[in-house]
Amino acid sequence: MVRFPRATDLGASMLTVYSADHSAHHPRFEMSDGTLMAAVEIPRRAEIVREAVAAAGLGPIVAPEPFGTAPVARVHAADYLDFLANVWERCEAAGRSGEMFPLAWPVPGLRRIRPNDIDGLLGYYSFDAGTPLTSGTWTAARTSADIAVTAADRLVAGARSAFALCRPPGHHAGRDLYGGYCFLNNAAIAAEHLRANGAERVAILDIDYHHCNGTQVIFEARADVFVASLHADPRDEYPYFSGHADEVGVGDGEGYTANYPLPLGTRVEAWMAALDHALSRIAAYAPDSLVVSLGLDTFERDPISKFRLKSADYPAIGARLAGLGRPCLFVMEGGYAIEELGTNTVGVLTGFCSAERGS
Ligand code: 6XA
Ligand code: ZN
Repeated sequence: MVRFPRATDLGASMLTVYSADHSAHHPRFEMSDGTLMAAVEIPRRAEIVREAVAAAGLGPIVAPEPFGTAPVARVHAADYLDFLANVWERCEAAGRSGEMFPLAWPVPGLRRIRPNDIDGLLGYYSFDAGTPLTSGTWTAARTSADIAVTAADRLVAGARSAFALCRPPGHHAGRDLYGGYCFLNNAAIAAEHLRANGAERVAILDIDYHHCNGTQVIFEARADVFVASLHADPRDEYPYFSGHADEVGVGDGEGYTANYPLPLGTRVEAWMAALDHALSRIAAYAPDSLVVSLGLDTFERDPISKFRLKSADYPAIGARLAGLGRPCLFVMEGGYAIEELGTNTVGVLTGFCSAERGS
């Protein structure tokens, strides 16, 4: 196992925001590989990261503050939030239990008229069948968003960095669509909170293995939030229908979206070259703050992904991010190699802290 120096030994500190509420979202199964498989986006993920943050002495771990509906409603449609808040009651009334999965979608050629039936609603508000919805999903997703806003608020108050230990993740969620294990787009909600509290320009850099289709679509027509993403080529990998290099933003947002699709099997050298290019674009944009959608499923032994980064690579990534010299909010996204997830996450964060201190 790779060991990194304790953050406190480096004289650096980063606040982590965490809540045990994430465990209310506890799927047992997911639809994958043509069958029902053991879910990979499970509560243990957040726990092992929290344990690693504490063991590394990264800094204080605090609970989220309740920010109410306003920050979430800046990103998500009111009818979608209403659906998420009430869907489980509807499922129970229909005699359902366990995990719920959508079965039909209003794809082009069909009509997007909101149905009454629960299976119709599940399809109306989703884009994949791989995202289990459970009795505690709303509680967990709502707290996850508060975690992101609480951490973003520390940047508003002048902190150089903060870590939002969000679960469930968020970067696939659109304004009114869930999918990819995501329900509320935590990074987008945090970026909008920064914008609403004085930041003129915010950059979101998504380093999860999967393309951030939700984050992209939320900001693609805007110039005030730059979205850059490094990810597996969508021709070969989920989410399949978003994340090509020619997606550069639309209308007023043209030039403010950057996509770096990379081949399956990508190793650290090629990945870092893409990161450096993305960071040069972000440096030219000169954002007031950087939001990093921090997925660790780029790891070589991630069970659902096919990049080849090693544990020893993650501190160098954190250092590169610090090199931008901007306040940085880390928002947890994917990563399913449970045993190494804590080490790899903390590797990025301590790498950031020690580089900040050295600069
Ligand atoms: C398909 C794969 C979902 C990807 C979830 C993820 N079931 N996104 O890690 O970043
Ligand atoms: Zn991912």
